[in-house]
Amino acid sequence: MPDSALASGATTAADAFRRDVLSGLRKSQKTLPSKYLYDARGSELFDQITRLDVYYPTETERAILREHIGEIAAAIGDRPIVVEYGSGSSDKTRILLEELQHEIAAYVPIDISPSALGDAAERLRQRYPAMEVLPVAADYTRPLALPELPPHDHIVVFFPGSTIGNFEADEARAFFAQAARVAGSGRGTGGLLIGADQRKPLDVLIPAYDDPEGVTAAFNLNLLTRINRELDADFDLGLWRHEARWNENESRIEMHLVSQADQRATVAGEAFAFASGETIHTEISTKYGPEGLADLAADAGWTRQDRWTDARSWFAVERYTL
Ligand code: AVJ
Repeated sequence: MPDSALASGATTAADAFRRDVLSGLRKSQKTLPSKYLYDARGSELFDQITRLDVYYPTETERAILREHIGEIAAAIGDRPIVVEYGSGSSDKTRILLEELQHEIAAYVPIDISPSALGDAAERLRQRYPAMEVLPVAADYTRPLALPELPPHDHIVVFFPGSTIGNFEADEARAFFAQAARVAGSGRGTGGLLIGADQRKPLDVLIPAYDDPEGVTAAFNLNLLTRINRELDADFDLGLWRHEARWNENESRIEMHLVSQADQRATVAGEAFAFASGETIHTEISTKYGPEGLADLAADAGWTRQDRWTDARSWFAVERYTL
C-alpha cells in the first residue's frame, strides 16, 4: 500500500488488530475479540478441536447434513452461488459440494485466515475441477466486496459450525442483515443455510470447551502468543490459565484467560495490570433454544423454511429465505 494511503487513515489488518486488542484490554472486564484466535496456529488448533471426542458440534452437524443432504440440495435449487462465511478448512462444505458440485455456479469461501483459506481453495480445485472457486481473504464482520460472479440463479449464504454463536445479539443481527444484502444481490430469491448449537446439559457442554487433552486451552492461550509476536507484547504464558464457564443468563459458554498472579504486561508500548484471578474474556459460544435463531434472523427479513436436527436435538441446521 502506498504511504499516502496509510497517511490518509486507511487501516491495515495489523492496525485493526492493535486497535482492537488495546481497546479490549482497557475495559474493566478485559476482553479480546474471538476472531483473532484464528491465526495460522489457531486455525490448526481449532481443526484439532473439531476432531476431539468431547467436541460434539462438528460431528453432530456433519451427521445432520449427511442425513438430509438430498432434501437440502433440492431446497437450495438450481445454479446457486454458495458463499461460505468463516470457511476455514472447508471440511463440512464437502458434504454440500459432493452433492452440488455440478449445479453450483461458484463457491466463494470467505475466511479471516489467509493460510487456512489458501490451502482449502487449492484442495477444492483439485477435487472439484469443474467448479469455480473464488476465495476471499477477509474479516466478514466488516463490509466486504464479493468478487465478480459468474451467471447464477441465486445466492445462498452457508454459515455452518454455529459460528453465529460467537456473536453478541447485536453482532448476530448485523450478520443476518449483511447476509441478506449479499444473498439479496443475486437474481433469484436469496437463501441462508446456517448451523446453530443448542442448549444441552452442562456435563456435555463444559468438557467440549475444556477438553482433557488441553487442546482448547492451547487454542485460547495461543491468542496471547499471537499478541506477544505481532504487537511486541510480553505476556508470561506460564501465568495464565484457560477457563470455560457457563453463563446461564445469556445462555452461553464463555472462554476466559485467568491471571494466576498479580502481574503486568506491556502491549504495543502500553502497560496493563492484571490482578490475580482477573480474567480476559476471549470468546462467547451461544447455545440456542428452538426459536432463538429464527427470532434474530426475522429482524433482517429472513423466514425460516426448514429445520433439521439430530435425535438428541443437540444441534440444528436451518434454512431461511428472504
Ligand atoms: C466454530 C466458533 C463455533 O464456539 O464452538 C471451539 C469455536 N471455541 N472451542 C465454538 C470454539 C472453543 C467454535 N466455533
